[in-house]
Amino acid sequence: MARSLLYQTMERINSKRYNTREIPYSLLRNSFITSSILLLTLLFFSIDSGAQIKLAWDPSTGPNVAGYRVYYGTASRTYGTPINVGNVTTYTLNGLSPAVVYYIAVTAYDRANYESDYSNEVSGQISETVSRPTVLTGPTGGTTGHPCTYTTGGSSSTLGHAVQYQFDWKGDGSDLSPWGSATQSKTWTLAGTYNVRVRARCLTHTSVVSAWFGVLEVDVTPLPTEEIILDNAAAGVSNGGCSFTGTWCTSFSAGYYGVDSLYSCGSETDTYRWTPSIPAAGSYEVYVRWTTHDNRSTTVPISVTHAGGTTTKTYNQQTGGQTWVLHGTYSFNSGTGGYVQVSGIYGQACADAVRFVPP
Ligand SMILES: [Ca+2]
Repeated sequence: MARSLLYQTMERINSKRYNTREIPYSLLRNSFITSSILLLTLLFFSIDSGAQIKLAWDPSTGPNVAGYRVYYGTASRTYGTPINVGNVTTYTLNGLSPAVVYYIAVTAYDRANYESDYSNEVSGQISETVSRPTVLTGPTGGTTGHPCTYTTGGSSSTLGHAVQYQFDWKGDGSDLSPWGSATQSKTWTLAGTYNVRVRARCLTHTSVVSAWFGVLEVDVTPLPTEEIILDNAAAGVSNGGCSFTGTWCTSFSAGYYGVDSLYSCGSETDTYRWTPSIPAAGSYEVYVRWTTHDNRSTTVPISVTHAGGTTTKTYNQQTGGQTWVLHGTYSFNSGTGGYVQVSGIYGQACADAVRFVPP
């Protein structure tokens, strides 16, 4: 039987005028199919959570089996270079991409390197999913031109891959953030109501995207355009956003804002503070002013406490007053968390007025 098949095979080869050294690999494989090796069967086929396909097959009952080759590809019966897996009957294919259908078959080969035909073909695909985020936090109110920061998280890949996030700043897919960190900022330029939502995707297989999570409704209001001026209150009085420690007396120096200015007339613990009510978070220019006098300190500390901390500058109040002097531009939260404070710690100081100018 075997001799007969071999004879027929040689006939076929000769009829096609192949030199045996030039016989295509595929023809050799098909020619000796039944001479020594039986057809294989894949026993089972499973896909686990590690982007792997596990294979097992019945051992060939043919004589002189030396090993097996695993073939796979992304089209039926169209395989890439085989994997010589040796004389085993199980193998795990690694490094596969999810959502791609793989077609797989196995051959056996004998000691003379004659190879059987393909086994039956199996196919399947790795399924990966990314769970949708479970967190979306951040401000529900903001002002135009002022960045708001949002944080998400909680997504994971069923294959254990890293994930990245994307925010939808408008809620309709028309204003998407880059894919990236779970914490991202947005600066809206137009006032309105925005429905923020978020999703995640696999960092390795970026086509695997979660469902949207959200929405978080954010009301964005126009930044106020009115400046805020806080004058000093009358000596000894705390009102209108003014408060003080120590003792402050009415100054008779010219060039004041409003009706007068004050100077520190107690100990070096004298401080005078203006606390504005900021209507909307944003960046404000802060101006200070004072009246001058020969008795004033040349290093009067004036501190601005803003959203980013406290910034202190010193001024020579023997000169240069009687006008608005820009202290700096600072970011403020809405409300009364920020303030300007002048101190008499280095000698006599003047408290006249402060001014907050929105951009
Ligand atoms: Ca004043």
